Amino acid sequence: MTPDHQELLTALRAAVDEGGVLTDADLRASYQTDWSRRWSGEAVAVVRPADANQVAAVLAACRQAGAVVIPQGGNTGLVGGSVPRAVCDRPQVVLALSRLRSLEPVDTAAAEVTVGAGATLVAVQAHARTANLAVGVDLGARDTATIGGMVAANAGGVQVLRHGPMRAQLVGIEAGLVDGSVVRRLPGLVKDNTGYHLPSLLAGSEGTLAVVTRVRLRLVPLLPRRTVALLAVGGPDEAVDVSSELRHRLPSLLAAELFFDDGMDLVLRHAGGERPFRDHHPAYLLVEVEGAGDPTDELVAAIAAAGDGVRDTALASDPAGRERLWALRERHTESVNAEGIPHKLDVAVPIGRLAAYAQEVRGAIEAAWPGARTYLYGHLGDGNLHVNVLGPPPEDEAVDNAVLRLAIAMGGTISAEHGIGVAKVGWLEADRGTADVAAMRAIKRAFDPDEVLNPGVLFAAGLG
Ligand code: 2HG
Ligand code: ZN
Repeated sequence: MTPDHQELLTALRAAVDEGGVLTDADLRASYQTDWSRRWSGEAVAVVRPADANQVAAVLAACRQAGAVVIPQGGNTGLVGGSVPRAVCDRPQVVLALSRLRSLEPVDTAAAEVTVGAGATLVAVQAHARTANLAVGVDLGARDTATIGGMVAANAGGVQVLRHGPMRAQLVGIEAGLVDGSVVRRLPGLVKDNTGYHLPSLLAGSEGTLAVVTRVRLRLVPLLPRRTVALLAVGGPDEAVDVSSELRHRLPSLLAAELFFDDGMDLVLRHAGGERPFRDHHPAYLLVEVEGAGDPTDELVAAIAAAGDGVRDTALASDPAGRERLWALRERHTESVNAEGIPHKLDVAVPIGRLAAYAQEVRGAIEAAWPGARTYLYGHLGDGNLHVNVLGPPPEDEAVDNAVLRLAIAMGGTISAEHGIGVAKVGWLEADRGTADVAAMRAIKRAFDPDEVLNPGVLFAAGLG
């Protein structure tokens, strides 16, 4: 450890309370590698502040010492943005938000709640439920993902078609800035037309502008009855057609998810469970509806009206049955991870081109890396497909480039929900164009002129 680092560590210890600075290699380890194991780097320390003022003090100390800060929530990100960079010429400090877990009383009159950035999604969901309300966003990593990380990544998940992504849930924010100040606006005013909307700006900023410490969320009604249907279909074309039909007919539609037969096999092999249908089918569409009363009849009627695209149906209204069907979709991620270190891409294309994309992308991957294994699944209702590829080594980008190139060529985006991180920096301009990226860089320069916060995420380091 160089004397510079000693100075930095002394400053960090002064910024947070006793025990808030971890330097031991064993204690740092889990903060330094991402969930997919594709991204990792070494931090001088992991700092665990207890409130917004300590967060701001850590930022100021790092800026002063020439160190960089990697903000980290539940470390469930999939684009390398929440762990240290593999190569960095400045000392790196992980700023873990896990101690900021406050759950303030639910404001039932406004249907809103203020929570700490380190609160897990599952904790906030349970908290909202005590007031008969729900969080508008839900996703598979709910047990570990934190609200602050979800805001920084503008997380999407399985209910976007109904309630929008994380950005749409935000009615206030508190965040630490690199100059040591704290911005705070948490009264939860839905109508608040007083200039730049910082919650919207920070949502999706991937820890490059400020560190989110508290969040005011709008909540949605908790409808007590839910039914899930798994529909076997002939392929992505049929899945898109059926899903559009159901969307038009079912105002209660909460989710419309897609996966394929190879993915179902993989999940059953790794996570266990039973195949819900006697026969194999090319693709599966999982839909969920909710209501104040039992929504099963309207779902069944809508499926019948969707025509003969549906080859078989499995229905569940009880919690255990619903969970069994959802597991077939949600456990794709861990099942792929169990087979190797995947290349994970989360593209979106206009819904009318999703089926063509799903078909063409397999060929593009095979051409880029013959013999690669491709698993496709995703949020059909949003045109968002998760492309997971096993085979190429983590550092080889041939398949990543093929997948992203095709998404742009089809009028889509290189990231529907996971963000740019370090994984897709080289592709940002091709997606957003030079004027957009120049405007984004100007915002970065204004908030963080010394590039203290997450350098190398969104843009290559060096503000130029
Ligand atoms: C999901 O929708 C997550 O399950 C993870 O966004 C996607 O495993 C993935 O690539
Ligand atoms: Zn997803």
